[in-house]
Amino acid sequence: MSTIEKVDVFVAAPGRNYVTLRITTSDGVTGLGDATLNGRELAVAAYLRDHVAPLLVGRDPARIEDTWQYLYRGAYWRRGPVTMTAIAAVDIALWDIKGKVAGLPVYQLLGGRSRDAVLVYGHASGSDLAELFDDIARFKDAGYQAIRAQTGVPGLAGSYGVRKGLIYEPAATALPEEQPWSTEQYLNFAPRYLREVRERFGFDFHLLHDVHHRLTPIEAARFGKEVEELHLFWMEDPTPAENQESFRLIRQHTTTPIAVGEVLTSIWDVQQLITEQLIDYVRTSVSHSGGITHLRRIFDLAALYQVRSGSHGPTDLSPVSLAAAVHVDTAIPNFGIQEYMAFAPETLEVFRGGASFADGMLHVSEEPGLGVEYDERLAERFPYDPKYLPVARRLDGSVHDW
Ligand code: KDG
Ligand code: MG
Repeated sequence: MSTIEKVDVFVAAPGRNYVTLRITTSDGVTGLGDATLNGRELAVAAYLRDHVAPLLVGRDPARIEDTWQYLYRGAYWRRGPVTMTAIAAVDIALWDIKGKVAGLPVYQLLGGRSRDAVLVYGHASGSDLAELFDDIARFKDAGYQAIRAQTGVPGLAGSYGVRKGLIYEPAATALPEEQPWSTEQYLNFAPRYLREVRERFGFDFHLLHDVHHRLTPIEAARFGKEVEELHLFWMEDPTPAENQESFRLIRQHTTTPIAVGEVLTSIWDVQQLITEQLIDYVRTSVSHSGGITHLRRIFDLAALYQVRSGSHGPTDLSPVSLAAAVHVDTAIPNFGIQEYMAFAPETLEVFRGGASFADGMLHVSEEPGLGVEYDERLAERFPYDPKYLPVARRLDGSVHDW
């Protein structure tokens, strides 16, 4: 029987910080997992090196479900981003190995194709409306059929979601940058600028917007109602989702579709949102919510309630995550959309292969496994570079959800 022989954890910053897990079997087959948790990278790396790797050596790499249960239940302590990201990395790596051993791409092991390609949305942004309009035009020219629009709120320095340069990177400083926030100013401005986007570019593309956890339920209800006739594909994270029940209030007031889940790590965190149909898209990610095994379980639950997938896919998830997400997207019946951002050139030199982009869609790799290779030697040239996400403060100085 083949066994797990070696478990390596790489922490490197090719373009940005990534934590990468590599499992090697006694037959010399390798599998890759993404263990990146933005701003908390070393916690997951230590969890894997100190507490997971010793448990994996000698195990049967084919027993993916059993390994998931062993790591989840065996830890005794439940859920949480560090644990679930570590389990996810192991799970993704084991699926990669299973695919390579079978000589099949992972989506074939998940039941085969449900679709030819995967619809993605790109991130258009600008510090003001003129810049945002230019960026939307650029995304349309590049073939995107779905575009997320974010711009700075006039008078507030450093709004969420606005790119500086070609690569979006919110974790940009050695200590957390503090950014001002005013709900009043945002609520007065955002519906107006989204209307201008529709007036300028029409309705022949999907328009998305990320509220990024900034509103209370009743504020979110107001926002959703005001943008209803703009037919957003979704409003994302309108309010923090720890209290799943709170989405009922938003639902009572608006038909604007709701997407939630990028900071949530398990099926139990989205159970009420799904089973009570309080959201339309579930955005849990393959690398923060327990890997392919657990993400599939979440999406299968969602399918029963006509909730579709909308996997989180920013650049702070590595190309290994994107590849794994696209294998899942290709296979599941209730796929909605996949988030997609361009990676830095250095990232694509270190992580080679994976899904490819054409005409607003991602195409899954046909290579056995996930189809991604990691260049360990090249990665060594990009040492870890500690960076934090920003923190938001209201104008009175108190901390707000970033
Ligand atoms: O690390 C934080 C980012 O992943 C997050 O801010 C990105 O909200 C995000 C999104 O929708 O991609
Ligand atoms: Mg988001």
